[in-house]
Amino acid sequence: MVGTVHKTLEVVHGACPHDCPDTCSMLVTVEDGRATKVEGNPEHPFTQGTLCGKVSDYLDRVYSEDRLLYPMRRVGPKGSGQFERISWDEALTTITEKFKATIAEYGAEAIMPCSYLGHEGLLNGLTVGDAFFNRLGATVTERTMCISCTSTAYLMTYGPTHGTDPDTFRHSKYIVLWGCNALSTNVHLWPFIQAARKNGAKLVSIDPVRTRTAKQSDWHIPIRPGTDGALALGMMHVIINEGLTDDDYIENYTVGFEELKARVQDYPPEKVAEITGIATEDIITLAREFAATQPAVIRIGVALEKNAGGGQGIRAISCLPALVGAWRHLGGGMLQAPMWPFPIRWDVVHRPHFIKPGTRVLNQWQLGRILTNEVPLDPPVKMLFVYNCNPVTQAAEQEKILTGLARDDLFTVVSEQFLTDTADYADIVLPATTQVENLDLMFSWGHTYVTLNNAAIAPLGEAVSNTELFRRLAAKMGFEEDCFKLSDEELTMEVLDWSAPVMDGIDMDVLKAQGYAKLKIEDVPHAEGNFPTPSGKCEFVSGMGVDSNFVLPAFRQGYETYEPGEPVDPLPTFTPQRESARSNPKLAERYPLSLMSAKPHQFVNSCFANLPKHAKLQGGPRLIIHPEDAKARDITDGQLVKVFNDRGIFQAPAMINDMTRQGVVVAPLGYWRKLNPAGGTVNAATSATFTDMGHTAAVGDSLVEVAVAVENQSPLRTQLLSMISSLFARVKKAETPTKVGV
Ligand SMILES: Nc1nc2c(c(=O)[nH]1)N[C@H]1C(S)=C(S)[C@@H](COP(=O)(O)OP(=O)(O)OC[C@H]3O[C@@H](n4cnc5c(=O)[nH]c(N)nc54)[C@H](O)[C@@H]3O)O[C@H]1N2
Ligand SMILES: Nc1nc2c(c(=O)[nH]1)N[C@H]1C(S)=C(S)[C@@H](COP(=O)(O)OP(=O)(O)OC[C@H]3O[C@@H](n4cnc5c(=O)[nH]c(N)nc54)[C@H](O)[C@@H]3O)O[C@H]1N2
Ligand code: SF4
Ligand SMILES: [Mo]
Repeated sequence: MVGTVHKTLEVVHGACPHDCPDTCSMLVTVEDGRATKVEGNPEHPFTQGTLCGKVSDYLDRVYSEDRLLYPMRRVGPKGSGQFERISWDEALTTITEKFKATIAEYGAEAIMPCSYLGHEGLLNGLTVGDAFFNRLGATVTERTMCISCTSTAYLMTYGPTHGTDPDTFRHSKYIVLWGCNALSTNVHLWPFIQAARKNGAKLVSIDPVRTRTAKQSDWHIPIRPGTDGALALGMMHVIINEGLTDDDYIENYTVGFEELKARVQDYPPEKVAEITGIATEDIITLAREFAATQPAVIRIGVALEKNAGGGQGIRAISCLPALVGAWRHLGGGMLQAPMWPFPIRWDVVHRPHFIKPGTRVLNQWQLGRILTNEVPLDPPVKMLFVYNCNPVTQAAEQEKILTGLARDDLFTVVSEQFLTDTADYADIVLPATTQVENLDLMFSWGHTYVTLNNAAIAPLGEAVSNTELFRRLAAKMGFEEDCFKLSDEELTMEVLDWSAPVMDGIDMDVLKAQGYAKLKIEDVPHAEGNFPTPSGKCEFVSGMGVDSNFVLPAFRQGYETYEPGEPVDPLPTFTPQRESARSNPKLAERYPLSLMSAKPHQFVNSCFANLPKHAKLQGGPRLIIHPEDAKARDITDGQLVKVFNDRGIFQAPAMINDMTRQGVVVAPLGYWRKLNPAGGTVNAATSATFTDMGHTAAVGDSLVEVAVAVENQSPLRTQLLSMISSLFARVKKAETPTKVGV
């Protein structure tokens, strides 16, 4: 049973499934069983009738001739992408026999699931399959690919609150997009920002890169990457020492002000200017304006967390709104990920009672280290089951992942919609449905609406939803528990606590009628404190007792205990990047450039990178490099360069542009390795070592060197590469979105 197929309906309520804060409410037109149009729902207050440029062509994805529609088995060498069609029965038999043999020989922990948020639904998303793998006794996979570090830092300050509702941004007078490229990554927030600007609000963008968002802002502050904590501490130095604080708010609704006041004395603006690369006067102006212009709000993006000191940086930033009493006002405060009020019953999907105490937990960011047995594992991972993710392009230390996936003694299953770089290494490939083919219920990490996604059409070929995949596997394994037999309709009723106060007035009938419903939450939740922290106040000194291995329960996939790490300073502080001239001058001598990997405008992570229209609009892979850095290396515009460090190498044409800072190079994320004839992608050079909080990999904290790549090129290769370069140059001239770079 997959989902209800509404053959009689012409327009079906759906929801975009992608890993994006906007979670758009979608209208799908169906004619004779075929989806013919997708549109943004005009009734939905956040979607406002538009889908982004990635998903407005969603049907290209659904009906792509490259869709995987049948189970397949590998017939060529691993990585070659050569497969032949088999039946579902053969696929399930092969996989379950392999499960049993692996368990008999090595124990169940030799099996590792690997999945993330390729689908964001409560049924088919983050946690689907957990019950199955927990029942199997498999290794528990910790999934901290995104916002785990940011969320930890934010919760240390404010607890699990939705914070400033994006719907209220129109009332703000001072909006700071801090490491957030909203015009690409959170585009439905933009009309709210514009409405505020019409009323006189100022928009500030703090970003090392002059992105399209930065260009559209009133003030772009091009900070040195990984130094945001210093900037926030410097701003607090000004605000506190100039008496710009809201003393009444501080006294009644915060804890730890005296300690914070002492701490910020270490960060006078002159010193912060030297760390961040921002002029002293600008730091002072920013601090004064932020304090004086209420309601002020900070929208924090996700990239900051990918630095060694990312968590502490976000901690420092999150103290700012409380210090100036921004929370008193409609439209003031801070927006991180307003997902906390959704009453999700994670237990229903994790079924943590199946996890045997002591079962090992491995983190997916470190897949390369795991598969190459870098830290000897007992038992080593012998079976990998991948779904909802594409680790070859998205996880760090790519070359180790490839080495691991190529192991003859590793059996890999990949459930996918397309033959990705990861799927190429599978022993068995299983076809997955797209969102128009399955039922789901969506939460959001960018707004506060629940959204229903009805199945609009029947599954194509023999594709199945993730829920159906695990029902089939469980049946084949002979798992008798009721949880493995729940239909999708039953799951929709179980995964949410429909009786929670925030669900007041929301039931399935409402969702079926309008497709979405807003949670009942407060517009100005913290005018009088009321933060869900241990003290009930904003905690400048955090009482959460975080250590370096602490992972929030929401990111824990049901496991309870973990090995404590180093204590984390309960007061915000500044920790420099791990790889920088300041912290590691020896490394910086060999690899002087800081590498960033911004989200691509036209893809969602690696989704859509294989579709012709999207690929054309995005333009080919590129390395954005500052004119001075290019000059010092004799690099000309469009020339192929290699980008490398001790971890690996990738190649792309150079795009010489002062939109990036000197010393910082940018390679947009999401391109597929096999579609980049120049070789590799940005994650070849990134590190899987964790940051200071939440087991996030410090992929934004990587030093590299860049050089012209000309040696040992075959004529065919040279021809191909020059074609890419010229396409790239054409796209640049054509005034398409790529002209701004990422
Ligand atoms: N078009 C598009 N939209 C997406 C996605 C996508 O791939 N494409 N992915 C989705 C996902 S999974 C996520 S997590 C979100 C992410 O959404 P964002 O956080 O907005 O996206 P990023 O590009 O990761 O980072 C935002 C900006 O931070 C800057 N930045 C990088 N390092 C630093 C730093 O140290 N300090 C400061 N101040 N800025 C820094 C980058 O230059 C970039 O412009 O987007 C979601 N939406
Ligand atoms: N260097 C660097 N690395 C990064 C980041 C960065 O900024 N820099 N960002 C990180 C972040 S924020 C994130 S969120 C991660 C994202 O990492 P991933 O989640 O691995 O990214 P995606 O490319 O979205 O891969 C999702 C895959 O799931 C597949 N899929 C979609 N729907 C379904 C379905 O219903 N069933 C099945 N079986 N498969 C489906 C898609 O086809 C796609 O191939 O990447 C992280 N990696
Ligand atoms: S990717 Fe984001 S902005 Fe685009 S349609 Fe989906 S939810 Fe909306
Ligand atoms: Mo993400």
